[in-house]
Amino acid sequence: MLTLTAMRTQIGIIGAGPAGLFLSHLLARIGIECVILEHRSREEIEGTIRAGVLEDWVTHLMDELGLAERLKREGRPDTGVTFQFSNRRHHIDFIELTGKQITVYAQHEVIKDLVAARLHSGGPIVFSISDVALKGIDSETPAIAYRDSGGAAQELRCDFIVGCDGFHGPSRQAIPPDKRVEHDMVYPFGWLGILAEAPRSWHELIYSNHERGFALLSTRSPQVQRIYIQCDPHDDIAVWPDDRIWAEMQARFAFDGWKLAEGRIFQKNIVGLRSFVCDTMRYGRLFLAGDAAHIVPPTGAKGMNLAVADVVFLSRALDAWYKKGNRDGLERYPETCLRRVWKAERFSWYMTTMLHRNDAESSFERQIHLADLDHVVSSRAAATALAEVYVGLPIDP
Ligand code: RFL
Ligand code: PHB
Repeated sequence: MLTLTAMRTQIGIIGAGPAGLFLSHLLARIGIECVILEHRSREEIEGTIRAGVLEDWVTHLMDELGLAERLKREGRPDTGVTFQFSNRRHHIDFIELTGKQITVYAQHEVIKDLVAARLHSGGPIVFSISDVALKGIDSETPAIAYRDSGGAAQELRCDFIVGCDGFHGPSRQAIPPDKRVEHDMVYPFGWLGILAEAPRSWHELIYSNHERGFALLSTRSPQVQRIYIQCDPHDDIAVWPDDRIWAEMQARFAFDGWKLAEGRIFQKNIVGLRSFVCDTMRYGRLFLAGDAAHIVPPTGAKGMNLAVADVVFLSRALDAWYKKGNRDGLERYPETCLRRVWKAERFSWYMTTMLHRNDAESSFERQIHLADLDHVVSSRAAATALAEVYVGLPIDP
């Protein structure tokens, strides 16, 4: 006989990535209950290497939520970035142009901090679940059916479901296809990313546009560097032995009198690049947030920051609903998020096309990208336009 255990909460969250975890903390602050259901283990989510750049307002938000203790100690505030092209390097000074900065702090460190704080305060996160099914999302009594880590059937009944389950999760698919429009673009290149035990080579991020392809120098700590190079998205990682990776990185960052410090590579992987937006982000009592609803190529460092912005908007709307019975914010949620999302999509697409080598483009288009870069580094107005999106657009209306 099938045994089913049912649990009840106000908000059922699918996914313990940045979107789901930030939402749980934002809701706790305003006295709304939630449960997070996550299909991977705690060790897996805390060990997945992804983003590195936090926008200015996200670090302030972590501080306000009491989550910034380690971030303040270990995160690296950066006051600008360097663009390299045509054998030149140019510093874009965010502080001078916008009064704001960014913080380099790895996404999995954010995840560790948010999981620890949530569990410490007794907030439920159910790990290692499977077979998630969304039920009754167009009714007043939605529920999430799933199997727990022991394989037992469970049901979480709630007032609202929030799909924070990333690009491949089931939430977006629960919206009937005729109720959503998907805008998709896949780039003909990917990123090979490494973590290496090496000292810092440069005082800030370098975005390099090179004949041989794009390269990005970032950091994780004084001893660990994070470096990416453009590659064929279909490459098997086996065709990239360490000496080939270093040779390619040295070539793409080559600069008179300077050399990239090398060291032991202890992690490497390849990801494809895509832009994607799902319009709408709400259906009945289901809301989508973060990568479940939209993807940007990582060149603009926007994905995680956008996920946090979505759940800030959603927590405000839920606050108005629970405290005042006002449903305007919930109804306007897709429109509010998508206005910001499209600006980040535009920026990420612009940074990607300007900085990558695309063999399908003509020499004319390639020269246009170099002219674009030259404009950014020689016009204060153009540099400010780039900087204000890079450090993060305002989150307040
Ligand atoms: P996530 O992080 O994918 O989390 C989704 C969670 O949902 C779980 N899940 C399920 N749980 C239950 N049942 C199911 N059926 C489930 N299916 C999935 C998953 O296990 C997972 O834990 O989505 P979220 O929260 O929306 O966060 C999005 C960000 O992770 C993403 O946008 C960023 O990593 C993008 N990104 C960057 N963003 C930045 O803001 N700054 C950066 O510097 C930056 N650099 C990057 C990046 C992404 C990269 N990759 C790997 C594409 C650099 C790279 C290389
Ligand atoms: C990173 O440090 O992982 C990083 C930095 C900047 C980006 C993407 C990723 O645009």
